[in-house]
Amino acid sequence: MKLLLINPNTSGAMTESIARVARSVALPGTEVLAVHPSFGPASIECQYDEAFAAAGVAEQVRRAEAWRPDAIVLACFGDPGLDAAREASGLPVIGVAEAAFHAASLVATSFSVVTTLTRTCITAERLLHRYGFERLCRGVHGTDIPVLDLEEPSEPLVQRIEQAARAALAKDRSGAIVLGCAGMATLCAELSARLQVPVIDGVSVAVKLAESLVSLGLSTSRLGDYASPPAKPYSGWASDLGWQP
Ligand code: 2AL
Repeated sequence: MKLLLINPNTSGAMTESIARVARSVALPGTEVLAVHPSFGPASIECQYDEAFAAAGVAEQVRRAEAWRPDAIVLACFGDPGLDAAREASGLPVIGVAEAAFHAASLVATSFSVVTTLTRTCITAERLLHRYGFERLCRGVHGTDIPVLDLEEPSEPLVQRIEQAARAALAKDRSGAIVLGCAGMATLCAELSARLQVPVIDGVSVAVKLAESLVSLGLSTSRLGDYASPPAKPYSGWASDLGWQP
């Protein structure tokens, strides 16, 4: 199958490292095309960033149509543009936050999220409510690590995440850690070894869920609000991105 992996931020280095993780868990027959928007923020750390990132996701969904993907993974923990990507593509589209919450709920009775800037905790909490996981997540914890510091993680940075995770497990009395940034995907194996609890990287889970849905023949419903967008002209820099059947 062909899997389109969209990193909604514009960091080429992060796109590459996320793609390496995705390819390391993908089945031998899964081809991963990793892309990022042609415009927008280098990292997504606030709602202003997210507004541009969602448009960038829509852009990349349209640009990749010719490649004919079977499924799409959105590799940013805010899941920006998730609904738009489902509408526009009709394919299985998996956001890494939604994927990680599902996986965590299967391996522990409750979990904690460890993320980047403290301000993004509120975004993660909103997503937990939106997806219905607020009862299972016992805490969202910021580390105040800027997303771009994860491009080349140093040992002190890994230790900061490890310490935040240990504190979260103790304070929340939870059984698993969800990594609250796609840029943390490369650290999952190391943190799993150090923490000795399930550590969930949403990128890996999203790849496996996308493969599962494709193999089961399950795709986005076209009934209701995931129906194709109505065709209409778009203007300005988005003039070639309006949905045409
Ligand atoms: C993210 C992420 O996954 N990628 C990005 O640029 N920002 N999420 C986060 N909580 O910082």
